[in-house]
Amino acid sequence: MDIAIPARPYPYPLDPDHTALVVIDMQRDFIERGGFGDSLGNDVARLEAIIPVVSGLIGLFRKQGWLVIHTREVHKPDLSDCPPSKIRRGNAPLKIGETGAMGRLLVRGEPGNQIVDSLAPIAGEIVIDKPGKGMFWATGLEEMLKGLGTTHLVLAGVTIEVCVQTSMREANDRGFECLLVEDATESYFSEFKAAAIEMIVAQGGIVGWVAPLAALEKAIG
Ligand code: TIU
Repeated sequence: MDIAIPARPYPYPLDPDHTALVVIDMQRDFIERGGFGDSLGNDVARLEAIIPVVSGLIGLFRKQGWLVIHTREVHKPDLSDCPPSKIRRGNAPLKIGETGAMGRLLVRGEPGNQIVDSLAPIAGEIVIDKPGKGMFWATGLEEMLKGLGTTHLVLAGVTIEVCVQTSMREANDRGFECLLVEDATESYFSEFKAAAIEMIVAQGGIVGWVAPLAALEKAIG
């Protein structure tokens, strides 16, 4: 039986047998000083602040025995999966593949590419390495989720204006019922977070639903 989660624009019908949590790109590259996000000139402390809420959300799913999926934005060491346009983009002092304080930016296996310690995946959880901003491009995730019978996705992670929003829109187009946990996601720009949330819930939930962690905790227990 579905669990009704109080949400915007109306209650989200969470199907406990077919729901997965997707935690997007909570990796050091975006959250700690010296990484890719910092190199782009962003205030990474804004993102670090959501770690306790994301941890609480992961804990809720683990307690229920529900699937937890983590993603990372990652490129191969030879950057063969990174379009030259992506490397060229911007005026950052360090570009993708160049070496910063946490190793090569956005490169597999480097210290900066690890999920922050307090949110580290545990045995049985899935880690998806994605070369794009969206979680479906070149990952096999759609086939994996369909094979598991997953129909509902609860989303968290960073950043809401880039990888989270791209992934949620792509999931919505693929027929997944998506709920974004609003205090378990963050932007480098406060106005972008507010706008992204309004874009998702507008027009009757054109992209999906939004709710705070407390709403899930109260409804699920
Ligand atoms: N720059 C920025 O806001 N985000 C990214 O580049 N990737 C993700 O959002 N993960």
